Amino acid sequence: MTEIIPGAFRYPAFLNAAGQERLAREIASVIEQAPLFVSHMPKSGLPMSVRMTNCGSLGWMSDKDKGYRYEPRHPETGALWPPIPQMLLDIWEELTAYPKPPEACLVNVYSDDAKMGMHQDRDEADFDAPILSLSLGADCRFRFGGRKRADKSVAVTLSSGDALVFGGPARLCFHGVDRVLPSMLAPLPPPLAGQGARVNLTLRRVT
Ligand code: MD3
Ligand code: FE
Repeated sequence: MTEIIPGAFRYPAFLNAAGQERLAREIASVIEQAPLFVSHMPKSGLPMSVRMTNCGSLGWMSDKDKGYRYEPRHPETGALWPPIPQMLLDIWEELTAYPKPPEACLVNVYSDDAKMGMHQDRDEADFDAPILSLSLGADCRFRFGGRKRADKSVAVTLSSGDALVFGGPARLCFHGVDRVLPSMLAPLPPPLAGQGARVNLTLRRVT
């Protein structure tokens, strides 16, 4: 484990190949129950390049009129989000030691040309809880800055199986995905192959 900046901990290859395959099966099952959808930017209505879905009692989404928010139901099927797989609840306990379980697990699916602009995660009522992120599939160039957009940033390569925990002073730092890196190897484990090049899971407390 290494501390990228104060409060941001990186666990390279936290999941081995078998763990990544198990996680890929869990995520494929979530996607079967809650199909991937596209969120849109508030006001402009421009589509995001990442496709997403959620599991947990609340799921993150965005559209033109109501903007960034958490909702208990899928925007297209109207169904409640499926539960967070036990495997992920166990990883949350192990890596965050936070006394309450995560309420939201956002599943972001990147195609090889998808990216995510620099932003802060501030749609949650609770900033005390850390955020846990897990990556699967192709490497990406992840950028991590300070509390102000203009603060200088560092780039880190995230690889399949890596876990990150952002708490304390890192919780409100700007971050984004510059780009997915080209990969020669099979990008996503079997049940997810064909869905995209990279999957990122973000587990959060919301309320
Ligand atoms: C640092 N996702 O969904 S995960 C997001 O790879 C998001 O899909 C990216 O940023 C992705 O909001 C990055 C790493 C991450 C997630 C949340 C953070 C880093 C963070 C919150 C605070 C600081
Ligand atoms: Fe974020």
